[in-house]
Amino acid sequence: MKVDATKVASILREMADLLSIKGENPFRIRAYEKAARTLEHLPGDMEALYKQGKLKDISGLGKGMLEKIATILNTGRLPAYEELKKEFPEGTRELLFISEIGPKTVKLLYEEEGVKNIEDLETFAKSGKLRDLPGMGAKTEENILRGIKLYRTSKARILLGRAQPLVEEVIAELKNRASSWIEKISPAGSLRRGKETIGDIDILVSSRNSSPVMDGFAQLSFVKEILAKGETKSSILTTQGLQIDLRVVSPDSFGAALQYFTGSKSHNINLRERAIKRGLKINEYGVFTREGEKLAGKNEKEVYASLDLPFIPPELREDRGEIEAAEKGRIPCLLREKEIKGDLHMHTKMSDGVNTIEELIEKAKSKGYEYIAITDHSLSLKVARGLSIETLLAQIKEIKKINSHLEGFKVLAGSEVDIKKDGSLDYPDEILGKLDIVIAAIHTGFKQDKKTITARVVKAIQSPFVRIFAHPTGRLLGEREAYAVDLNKVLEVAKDRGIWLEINAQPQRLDLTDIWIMEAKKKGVKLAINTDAHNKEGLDFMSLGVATARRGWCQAPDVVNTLSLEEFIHKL
Ligand code: DGT
Ligand code: CA
Ligand code: CA
Repeated sequence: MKVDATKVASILREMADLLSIKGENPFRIRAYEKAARTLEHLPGDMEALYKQGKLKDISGLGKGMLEKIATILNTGRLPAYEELKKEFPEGTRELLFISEIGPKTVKLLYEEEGVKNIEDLETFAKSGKLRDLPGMGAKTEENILRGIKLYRTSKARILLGRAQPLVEEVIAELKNRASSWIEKISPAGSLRRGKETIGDIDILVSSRNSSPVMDGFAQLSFVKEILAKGETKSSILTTQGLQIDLRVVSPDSFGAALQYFTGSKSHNINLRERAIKRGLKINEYGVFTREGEKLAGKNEKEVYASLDLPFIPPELREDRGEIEAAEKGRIPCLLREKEIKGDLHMHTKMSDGVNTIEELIEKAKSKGYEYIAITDHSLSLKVARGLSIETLLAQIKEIKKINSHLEGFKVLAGSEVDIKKDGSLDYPDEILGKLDIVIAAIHTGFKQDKKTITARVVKAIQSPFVRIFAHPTGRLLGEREAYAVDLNKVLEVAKDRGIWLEINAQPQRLDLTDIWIMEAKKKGVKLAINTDAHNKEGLDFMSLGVATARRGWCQAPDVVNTLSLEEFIHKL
């Protein structure tokens, strides 16, 4: 059995949950959680790291945990896990995902009432017996039934690219309905952190009077169901089945609440530990001394400052070393969208796009760009109407003509050349030589094994004509896993050859991912953030690519399309 990091992480996560149901020592549970998180975020091949003896150098993995990981790698099993699983039936762990159900309740429900899974829980609650358990009541029973419903509808996360426009509309409508009561309003949660997918949308408002704001929220045109409505927190389910949580706080707590509800949870836990070490208390209302004196709360900057830290941008708050970096004054000045000067991957109506080159230029100029590359699909990619050699040559000519009329803006003649199954490129070299920029990408043979597909990519990016390797992992969120390609190897070759790796800004791709961006940066491989637009509006996806780059700790110099036209031309 092939065991990868995700698989080991899921075993450890499951163990953490089962141990919590069992009522084990919280420190032990935390150790499993931490190890699981570390493995989930591990760049590269865990097995290779293990074989090279490098796994032990990764922080977050203690000695005992390393032994367990070794056992899983060597035998494909972990006896402690199998023993633990015998104690609880398959579905009990899933009960933890229902809000208002904690590990103690799960234990009680299973041992005393024989509730083994979500279906059992639903039956039990509907029979009206749940309310009689300690700490429960009719209200909790109702909430739990609603929680079950919600859990079932919201198992799927939605794309950042879908959530972002929605939250903008919600904020605009809410401002309309309760403008005089809203002092400040901001998205929080994973959306503010720019995560690629969003579980639910969190919005925070500061106001001196929450009732009119909550009323306005409950009346939004998006509301399908009001899940909860209170003074400080309300939740709705939108017509698209998405949950939105709104919290209203007083202005002097806005910063503390924004910090708290932006998360991530593990960033917050670290921050809280730091506060405790300093004899302070931090919560959604502020930072307090032991005596209860309030030190900060109005804005996030003062919240962090009260813990002797500079402001940490939301995209970095993932417990990936940002607090240590902040402590040392090493928080990077992250890339901003306005620093982007061009877009190097887009399609026209000649292949599978809808707009003309001129229309794309107009849109690019309106975004303040100085250059774009036109990169239609290549010869054999028939499904995407790949350009024949004649058509490509005609397009190159057309671009030359267009450029002769342009000033301070340049269109690069490019191609998104398919990497064929054997690693060869989809146009002959003499044609590739006529292009300003060549992007290589995989569009078929996704299921090749690691060795084959890695060799295929390495061969392709060794071509002297290739500048960019596009959507390097090939994953499609919610649809297709990454290919088996060994990206560490690809990064090595890219570094050697001076190839740029793409951060593809399509909402379903966001590929490279944040973790791999960090890795590319570490290895000194430059990145290009491209939209891969198939129509002119698609150029606006750049903001998603920038958010992902920021999550990968990118600064402007890490990204080639922040260069001005003049500087960029010299890099080709
Ligand atoms: P999501 O919605 O799954 O994409 O992820 P988030 O991060 O938006 O999570 P959510 O909506 O459950 O909660 C929003 C934020 O509230 C979260 O990032 C951190 C904070 N938060 C929630 N629960 C806890 C908690 O138990 N402890 C701490 N310290 N913070 C929490
Ligand atoms: Ca959320
Ligand atoms: Ca939430």
